[in-house]
Amino acid sequence: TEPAYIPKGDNKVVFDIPTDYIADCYKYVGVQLFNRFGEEATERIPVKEISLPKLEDIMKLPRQANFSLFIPFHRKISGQLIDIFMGMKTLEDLQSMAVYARDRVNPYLFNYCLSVVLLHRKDTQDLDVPSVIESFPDKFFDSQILNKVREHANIVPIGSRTPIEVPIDFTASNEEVEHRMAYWREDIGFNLHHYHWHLVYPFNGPRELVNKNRRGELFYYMHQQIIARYNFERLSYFPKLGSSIAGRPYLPRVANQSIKDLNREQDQIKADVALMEQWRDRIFAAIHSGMVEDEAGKSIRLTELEGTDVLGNLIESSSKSPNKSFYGDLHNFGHVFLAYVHDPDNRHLESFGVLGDHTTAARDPVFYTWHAYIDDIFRQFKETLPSYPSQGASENVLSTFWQQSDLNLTRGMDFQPRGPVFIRFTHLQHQPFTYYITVNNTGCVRQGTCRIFIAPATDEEGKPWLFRHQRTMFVELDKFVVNLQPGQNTIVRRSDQSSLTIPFERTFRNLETNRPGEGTDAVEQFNFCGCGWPHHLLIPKGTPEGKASHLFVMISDYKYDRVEQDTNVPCTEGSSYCGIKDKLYPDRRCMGYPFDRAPRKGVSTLQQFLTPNMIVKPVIIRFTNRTIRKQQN
Ligand code: CUO
Repeated sequence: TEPAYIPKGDNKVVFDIPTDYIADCYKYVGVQLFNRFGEEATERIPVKEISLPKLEDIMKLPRQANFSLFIPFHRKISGQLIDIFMGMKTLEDLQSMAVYARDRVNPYLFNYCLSVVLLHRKDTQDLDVPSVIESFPDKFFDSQILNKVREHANIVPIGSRTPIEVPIDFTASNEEVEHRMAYWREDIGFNLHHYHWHLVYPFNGPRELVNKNRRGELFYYMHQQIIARYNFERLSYFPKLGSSIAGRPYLPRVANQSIKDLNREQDQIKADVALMEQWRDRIFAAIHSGMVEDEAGKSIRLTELEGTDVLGNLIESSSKSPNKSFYGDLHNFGHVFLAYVHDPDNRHLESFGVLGDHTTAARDPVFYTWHAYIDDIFRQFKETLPSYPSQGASENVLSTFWQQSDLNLTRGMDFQPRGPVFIRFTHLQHQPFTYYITVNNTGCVRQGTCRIFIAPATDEEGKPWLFRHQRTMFVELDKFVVNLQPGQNTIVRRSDQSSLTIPFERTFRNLETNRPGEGTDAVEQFNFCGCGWPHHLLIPKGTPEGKASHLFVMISDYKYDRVEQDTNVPCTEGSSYCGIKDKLYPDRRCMGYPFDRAPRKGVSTLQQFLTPNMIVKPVIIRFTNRTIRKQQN
C-alpha cells in the first residue's frame, strides 16, 4: 500500500490494483486490505492491467532472505528484474509491473532494482525514490529502537510525540578499541553515501548502466578516499564515542576468525580461498607486466591515464572487466568470504553478515582492512607510473563537535495509528569556515583548478612523515575552477561550497528533517543527488588538544584539466567522489592527483614535493566534546 515511488508533493497514495495482482497468500483478505489503507488515502491511483512476465527465477530468493549484490546468484536475478523494469514500454506499464512485483519478490532485491531503474530510465527522472533508510530502517537502527518507535506511536497521539533518542555507545563498549571509531563507521550519512555510490555505479546489469565514464577509476578513488579519511579519524582517537547501531538481521563477526572455502548450496556459492589467491596473483602479474589479457588473448596496455580505470573494473570486478574468467571477481568475493566467515558451509543455516551488503558493509572494521588491501593493489600500479614533474602564519583552527539531528523513520514501519515518530541521533559536525588563498599570477589572464587537501601532520607516533607515506593520507576537501588575473589574486571559498559534499538535507533526502507540522521543503532532484560525501563529515574529528594537520592547496593549469562538456545540469554537487550524471568526470587528471603516484626522485618530504604552484599551511583540528542540537528550520 505504500507506493513504490512517490509522485512529487504527495505521500498519501493508494493503488487501485487488479485483484490478480494481489499475492496469493493475501487474496482472501484483499478487499479488507484496500479498505483499511484506502481510508487514509488522499489520492487513489488506478493500475493498468498488463500481461505479466514470469518472475519464477527471481522469486527463488525468498522474501524473508537477505539480499546481497556480491552473491553471483543474487546478482543474476537482480539483472533479470532490472531488465524487466527497464524494458517496460511506458511509465504506466512500469508502475503496473512494480506494483505486481512488490508483494512477490524479495523486498531488498525489489527496492534495489527499482531504485537503479528509476535512476536510469529517461521517463522517471522526476520521480522520487524513498530513501533506503526510510524503506529499511532496520539496516541502520537496532530493533530495540524500532520497537520503542512502535510503542511510542501506539500510545502517544500525533502532536504530543517526542523524538526517540538513540543512545550513544549502543553497539559495543570502549573495551573494544575499534569501538572508538563507531561514530564514523556507523554514521548514517556516510553509509547512505556509500550505498548511493554503488546504486549510481552498479557493476552489472544492462550495458548503459555500467558503461560510465571512468567508473573503474572512480571505484578506486572514492574507496581510496574512504580509507584515507578513516585513517585520519583513527589518528584522532578519543575515548567515549559512538553513535548509532547495527542492523538486527546480521550475524556478528568476532575477532580472529579467518576465511574458509565456501560451499553454500542454497546461495549457489562454491568458491575456494585458493581461487582468490589465483585471481590475486594474476592481477599482480598484470600490474608488473603493465598488460592485461582480454578474453580473446589480446594484450591491453595499462596506460598512465586509463590503466587505473581498466584495473578498477577488473579488480572490483564489474561487467566492464576485460577478462572476468581469468582475473575473476576479487574485491566482490572478498566481501562474500568475509560476510560468511561465521558459517562458510551453511551448517548453521545462517545468512551473511554486514559485509554482504553495501548499505551496511562499512560498519565493520574489517571493511577497512579489506579495502586497504584493495587500495594497496592499486598503489602497486601507481608506483609503476612516472612521478609528476617539478614545475616551477597565524594558527588556523578548524573546530569539530557533536550535533544531534532528528529524522522521521516511520514510512518503513507498519503500525497504526500512523503519523511521524522522530529518532534523535548524534553525528560529527564542524564549524563552517572560509579559505582565503592568495595567488600570484606571473603570466597573462588564465584559468586554473584549485585543489585543496588535508592530511595529518605526523604519523601515529607523532613523528614527521616520509612523503611516500603521507601522500596516501591526503583527503580531498575541495576542487574548483578559478579565473586568474595577472598579478595578485585573492580566492575566497566557503567550506559549504565543497565539490565533494552534499548538504545534510540531501543526504537524508525526503525524510522530514524538520519538525512535524512545519512542512517539508521541496524535495530536490534527488536520485543521483543522493550520492555525495555527507557534509557533516567533511572535516575529520581531530582531538581535544588539536590535531596538527597539513592543509595543501594547489593551482593546476586548467588547460590540462578541462573537460569540454555542458555541465549546466542539475546536481553537480558531490562530483569529486560521484562524477556528474550522464556526463564525463569533470576533471581530466587522474583521480587523486597529485597524490596518486610515487614522488619523483629525491623527494622524501612534503616540503620537497612542493612546486611554486603549491602551498602547505599548518592547521589544527580541535574537537570539543559538546553536543549541539540542530536548529530546526
Ligand atoms: Cu564499496 Cu567494497 O566496494 O564496498
